[in-house]
Amino acid sequence: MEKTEKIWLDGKLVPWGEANVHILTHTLHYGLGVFEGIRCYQTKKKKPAIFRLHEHVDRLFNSAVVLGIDIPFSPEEIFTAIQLVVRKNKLKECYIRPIVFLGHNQMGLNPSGVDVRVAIAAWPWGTYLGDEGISNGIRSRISSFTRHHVNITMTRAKACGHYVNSILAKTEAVRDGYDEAILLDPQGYVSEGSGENIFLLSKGRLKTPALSCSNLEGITRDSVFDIAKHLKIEVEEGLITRDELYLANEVFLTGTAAEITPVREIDNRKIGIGKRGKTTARIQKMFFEIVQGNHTKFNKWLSEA
Ligand code: PPE
Repeated sequence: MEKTEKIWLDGKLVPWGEANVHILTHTLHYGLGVFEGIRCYQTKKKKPAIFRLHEHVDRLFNSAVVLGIDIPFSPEEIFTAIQLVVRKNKLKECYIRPIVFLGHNQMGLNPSGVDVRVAIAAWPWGTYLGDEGISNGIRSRISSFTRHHVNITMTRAKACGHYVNSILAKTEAVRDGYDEAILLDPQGYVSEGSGENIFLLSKGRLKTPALSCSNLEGITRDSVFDIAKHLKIEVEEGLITRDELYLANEVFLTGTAAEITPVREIDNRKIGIGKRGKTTARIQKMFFEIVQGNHTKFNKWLSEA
């Protein structure tokens, strides 16, 4: 990864190489922590614009509520700290990673009394599933791993520990020659990708798993709802079966890192025409116009650095 100069740690900017933690950091052992992934894009005015920063900061605090973590900063402080990290590192386009984690003043499963710490790093990060994936679509498999039950770790939270499940699914998919995994929920319905939400297009309508399907409430997912509304495409949230995906005309993944990535194959079955579909292309095009500030109606989603 490309290093940058400064990382914000507990209220101060420190050099990249000095943003370290003790080996007995609670979160490192037990996984109780929450984080965000945010992208910043360069607009046509050559200025960096952070995409949906308000929503990401809100989700970070909501994740902390779900896990019972009391963040020792206000949402406003985190918001301005994120802007500061982008500005101080002189980044035009980057990925921003705020993380709330528990410190090392106490071990054991009762986190009461353990210091709550916050770090914010940012670095340049290109396409998540490859440039080729963005244009022509990726190959995916249904994972042999099930997504967390909603009463196991509570999937509304973007929790560090959830990603053990994601990593197992991703590793399995890549080892088997696919680009990404699609996970089912404990009832057997489609949930999401290892780090993305999922949409299908059938009979001209978009459909995505309801939030009761163990998936994260993605901010890109929410952006697609508004984009689809603008393009007069209906979107339905509900239960999706695995074979419904196979029979869809188009499938795509959404996420901050993955942006809008078409899926051209699932479990060795061609989806639709076997490359990026027309509707996916329209949504993707509008998404990239919005993040680059080329859609005045959606400029409310952009925050300056
Ligand atoms: N589901 C999961 C499990 C998930 O991790 C993400 C984001 C999403 C859905 C989409 O959410 P949103 O980014 O708000 O649209 N995954 C982040 C982590 C990726 C990583 O590899 O790290 C991301 O895209 O930033």
